[in-house]
Amino acid sequence: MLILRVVYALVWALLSVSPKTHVFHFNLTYVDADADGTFSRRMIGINNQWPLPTIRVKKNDRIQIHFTNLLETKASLHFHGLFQQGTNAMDGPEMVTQCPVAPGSTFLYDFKVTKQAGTYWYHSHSGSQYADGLRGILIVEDTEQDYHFHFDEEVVLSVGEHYHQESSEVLSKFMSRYNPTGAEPIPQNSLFNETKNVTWHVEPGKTYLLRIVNMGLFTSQYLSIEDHTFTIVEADGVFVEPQEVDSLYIAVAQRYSVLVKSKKSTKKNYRFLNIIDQEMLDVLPADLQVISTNWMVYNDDVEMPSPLENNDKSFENQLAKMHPFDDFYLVPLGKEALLPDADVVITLDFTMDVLGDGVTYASFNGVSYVPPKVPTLYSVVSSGKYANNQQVYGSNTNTFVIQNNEVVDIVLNNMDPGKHPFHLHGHTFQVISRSPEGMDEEDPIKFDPNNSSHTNYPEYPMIRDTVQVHPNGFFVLRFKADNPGVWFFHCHVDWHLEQGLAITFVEAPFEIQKQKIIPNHYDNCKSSNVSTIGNAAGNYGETKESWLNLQGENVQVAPLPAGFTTKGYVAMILCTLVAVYGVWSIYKYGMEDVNSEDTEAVIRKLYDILRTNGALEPEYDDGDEELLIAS
Ligand SMILES: *[C@@H]1O[C@H](CO)[C@@H](O)[C@H](O)[C@H]1NC(C)=O
Ligand SMILES: *[C@@H]1O[C@H](CO)[C@@H](O)[C@H](O)[C@H]1NC(C)=O
Ligand SMILES: *[C@@H]1O[C@H](CO)[C@@H](O)[C@H](O)[C@H]1NC(C)=O
Ligand SMILES: *[C@@H]1O[C@H](CO)[C@@H](O)[C@H](O)[C@H]1NC(C)=O
Ligand SMILES: [Cu+2]
Repeated sequence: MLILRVVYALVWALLSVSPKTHVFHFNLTYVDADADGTFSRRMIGINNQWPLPTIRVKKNDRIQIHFTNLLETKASLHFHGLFQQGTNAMDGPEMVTQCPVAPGSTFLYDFKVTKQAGTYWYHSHSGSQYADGLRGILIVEDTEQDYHFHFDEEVVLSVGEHYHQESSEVLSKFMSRYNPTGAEPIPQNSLFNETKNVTWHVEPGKTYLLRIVNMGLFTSQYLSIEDHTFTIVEADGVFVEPQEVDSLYIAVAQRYSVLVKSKKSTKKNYRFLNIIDQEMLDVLPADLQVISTNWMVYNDDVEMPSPLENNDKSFENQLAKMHPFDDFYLVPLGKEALLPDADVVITLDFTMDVLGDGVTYASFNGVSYVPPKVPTLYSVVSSGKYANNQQVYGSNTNTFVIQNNEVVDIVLNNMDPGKHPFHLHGHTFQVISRSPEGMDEEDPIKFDPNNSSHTNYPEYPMIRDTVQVHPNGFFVLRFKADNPGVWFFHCHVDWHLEQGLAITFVEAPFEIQKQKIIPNHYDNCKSSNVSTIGNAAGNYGETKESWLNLQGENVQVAPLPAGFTTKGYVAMILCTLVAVYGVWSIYKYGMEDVNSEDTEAVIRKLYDILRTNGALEPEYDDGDEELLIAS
C-alpha cells in the first residue's frame, strides 16, 4: 500500500508540473452590449460573448488558439508582453509578423509561454480595432513556491475607455483635414472591468492580489481606494520589490499586480476610484465623467458612500492627494544589473506634423510608419542572404536591423507636448534614463548623449515592456537582442499608432529564417490577397538589385513643402482659427461639450472662406482626395 501511495504521489507531482496545452476555439462575432450603462452598441465578442474571457495558464504551458474571423472586417490577435521565443510568427501585429485575418478565415496561434509569469493581455493588432472590444486579460501563473509574497485570493481588474461609435468611424474623423490640430478623439466614458459602478465584495482581514490591466487605447488612469493602500509586487510581468503606494498611475497597455489588505471591520464600505488623466485630453467635455466611483464592499447592509462628481470638493481633495509612485524607481526583484554599454544607439526624435493632405501624422526622425506590402517577417524569410540589408524593408517602415546579442539603446526624444506610452514587442527593456515631469511646453528637452555614462544610470533599472514618456521629455531604454524576431516598437495610444508612430526591429534576421512558419499562415495571406514573397514593395528576383528595388512601395503622404508660403500660410490660418474657435467655444459654453459635428461644420466653413478668398482651389472633394491648396 505504501508503495502505491508513493507512486501516486510521484505521478501526481509529475502531472502537476508538466506543461499543459490549452486549446481554444475563438469565433469572433458581434455582440450587442451596453458597457457603460448609457448606450448599446455592437462590440467584438468571442463565441458570442463580451466582455472577453480571461485566459489563464501556467508557466511553460502551450496555448493554441483557432482564431476564426466571423466579422465584416479583418482582424488579428497579439499577446501583449509575451516573448514568443522561437515563434515570432505568432506575435500578431498585422503586416509586421502576419497578414490580416480576412473575414471567414481561421488563423492558428500556437506558442509556449516560457520563462515568463505575471499579468498580460491579448488584443487585436489591426489598427484601433481593440477599441471595439477585442481585448482580454491573460494570466500566466507562477508555480506557488516562486511567489515572494503571500496572498489569500486573486482578483483580476481591467480599466479602459469606451467610445460609443465604432473605431473605424472615430478614426476617420480623427485622421481628417477637418481635425487640423490632430486632437485625439475623446471617449464617452472610462470603464472599470469593462463596465461601471462596480461593487467589489471582499472579506475582512484578507490579502488580495489584484491584477490590474489598462486595456484602453488612449488615456492613462489613476486608481485609488479610500483608506487603503496598494503594495506593488509586479509590473508588466516583472516581479518587483514590494512598494506600498496610496494610488496607482497606469498608462494604456501597462499592468500592475498589487496587494490589497482588507480591514478587520465590516462596518464601512469604501470608494474605489478610477480617474482619467485629463491632461491627456485636448478638450474636456462637461458630460465626461473624469472621476468614476466603484466600491470595495465589506457589508451589503451598510450604505455605500456616494459617487464623487467632477466638481466635487472631495474630488479636488482626492486629486490633490494623487502623487503616484514614479515607476522609474521600481526595482526588479531579480536585481538584474544595468546591461553593459550599448553596441547600437537608435535615436528617435518624435514630432507631430500636418502633411500635404491637411492631416496630422506622427513621425520619428521625419518618417511616419506606413505598413509594407509584404509583412516584414515574410520579407525576412523570403529574402535569403539579403535579409541583413535594411533597404529590403522599405524606406517608410522605420526598420532597424540589429544583430544577435547586441545591446541596444533606444533614445526617444518627445518633441510633442503629449504623454505617450511606448511598447516594445518580444522583449522587456531596462528604463535607464527618463526626463523629469513638468518640462517647458515650448522647449523640449533632448537626451544629452554626453551624459550617457554608467554612473548616470540606476544600478538596477526598472524593467518592463511599456513605459510612458513625459511631455517634451525623453527616455532611454536598453535591451539585449537575445530573441530573434521582427518586433514592433510603437506608441500604445492607438490613435498615434494609426498616425504612424512606430518602428520595426529586425533582430538577427538569419536566426529568424530558421524559425518555421506554418502553412495555415500562408493560406491566410491568400484569402486576404497579401503577398508573402518580396521586399517591402513586393519586389524580388535573382539579383541583389531586384531585392533592393523599392519601386511601388507604400509611402507616407508628402509633406507641406518647406518655404511654400501660401500653403504654410493656409495651414497656419487654419490652425489659428481652430485654436481661436476652441478658446471661444470654451469661453462661450464653459465646460460644455464641443460637439465634434459642430467643430467639423465650423472647419468646413473656414475652408469655404479660404476658398472664396482664393486661398484654395474652387473645388475639392470631400472624400479621400488630397486637399488642394492653390500656390
Ligand atoms: C452607472 O451609474 C450611472 C449613474 O447612476 C448610470 O447612468 C449608469 O447607467 C450606470 N452604469 C452601469 C453600467 O451600471
Ligand atoms: C472583474 O471581472 C472578473 C471577471 O468577471 C471578476 O472575476 C473580477 O472579480 C472582477 N474584478 C473586480 C475588482 O470586481
Ligand atoms: C556633446 O559634446 C560635444 C563635444 O564636446 C559637443 O560638441 C556637443 O555639443 C555636446 N552635446 C550636447 C547635447 O551637449
Ligand atoms: C481578394 O481578391 C479577390 C479577387 O479579386 C476578391 O474576390 C476578394 O474579395 C479579395 N479579398 C480581400 C480580403 O480583399
Ligand atoms: Cu502616443
